[in-house]
Amino acid sequence: HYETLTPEGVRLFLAGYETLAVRLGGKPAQWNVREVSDGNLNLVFLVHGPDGSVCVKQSLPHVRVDPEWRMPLDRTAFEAEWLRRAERFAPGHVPEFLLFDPDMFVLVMECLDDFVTLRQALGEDADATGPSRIIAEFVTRIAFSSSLLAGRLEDVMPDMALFAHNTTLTRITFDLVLSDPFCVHPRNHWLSELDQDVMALQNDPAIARAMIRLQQRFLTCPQALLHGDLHSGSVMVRGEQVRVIDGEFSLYGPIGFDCGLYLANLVLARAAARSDERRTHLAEAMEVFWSGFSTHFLSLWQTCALRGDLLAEGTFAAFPSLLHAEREHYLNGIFQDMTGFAAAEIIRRTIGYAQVADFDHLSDTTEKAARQREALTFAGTLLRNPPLSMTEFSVRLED
Ligand code: SR1
Ligand code: MG
Repeated sequence: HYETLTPEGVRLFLAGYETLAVRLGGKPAQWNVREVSDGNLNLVFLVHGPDGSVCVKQSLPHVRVDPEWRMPLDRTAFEAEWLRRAERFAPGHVPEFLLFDPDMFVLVMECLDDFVTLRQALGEDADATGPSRIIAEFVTRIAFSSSLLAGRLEDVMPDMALFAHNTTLTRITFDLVLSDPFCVHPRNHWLSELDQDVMALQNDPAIARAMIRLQQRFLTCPQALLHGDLHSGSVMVRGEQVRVIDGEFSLYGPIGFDCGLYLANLVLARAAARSDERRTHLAEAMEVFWSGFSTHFLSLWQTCALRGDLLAEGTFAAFPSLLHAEREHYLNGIFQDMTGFAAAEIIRRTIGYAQVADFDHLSDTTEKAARQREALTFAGTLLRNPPLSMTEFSVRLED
């Protein structure tokens, strides 16, 4: 039966699992339990013993930062399912899965000692290209391996059905990312300096049309297993090491959604950057990301031993150049989705419910609003007039 964990409760909980107690070592009384919850939804504790450490994450019956917003507990169950698949498809890029307790809705995983979020690292002018290269590979591997490009429908469709039950968090994403910011909604908020910009954005039929289409892509194109919330706070870094965390928003959806969220967070970091050199570096990281993703994706397609039901040589082996062109078309579709979803993420992180800390160092609100306007304007152009290539995207970014 479920009860919300306290630090003392965490100690008792872990003591009840021999493998975890052995990993920590010593006696439970020697374990140091520290609550470090800072996301919007869940409780998180880091536990250190004489021999090792673990991270304990528990769902609350409400949004952590808003107890009035009630919510079922199943999100850590979906995160556990996502983590198991991510370990299999992209080993080394996620924390080690240790345990899921379905009564307490507790997920226990490797503790990422001395890692910081990529958002924090970007704010401290750390390298952005290395993590972007690794995230590109991570997204490619999970997307390709979980999809019908690599798997047979008998293997993939049960997973589509499983993650289709993650309706609570998919609803949050649909509402907060793809709906609320594009209409008058009480969850939206922004600096008053941006009033005219928001009014223009919400009354633009070209933006409404683009969002109507993106909403359909999000809910009706289950191409692959997505992380579902791949912002720079879901990526942990330590030196050159990178780990992706927080897969509770996972779902089957369009691959460009994960790519778009990651790209958008680089755009936001660039808009908030302290120098022109930094802006150039972050723009370079965006190119590294897309070029890494597209190169890996095509090479997996050519070399992967796995062959799925879609776009594989087989039925149409007599038409190799046609198949090649169709694969290019598929990749172009991911690019189109990526830029559209990136725009939605930029907009929601600037005027929606859950905003980003990237701009917090700007104490002057006029300056902060100007930087946010730059990001919003760029997002608007992505939706009104989608770029056809990464080169066009980059040129637009400099305009
Ligand atoms: C109520 S949850 C708000 C946001 O926090 C999460 O990290 C997701 O980004 C979600 O949209
Ligand atoms: Mg999170």
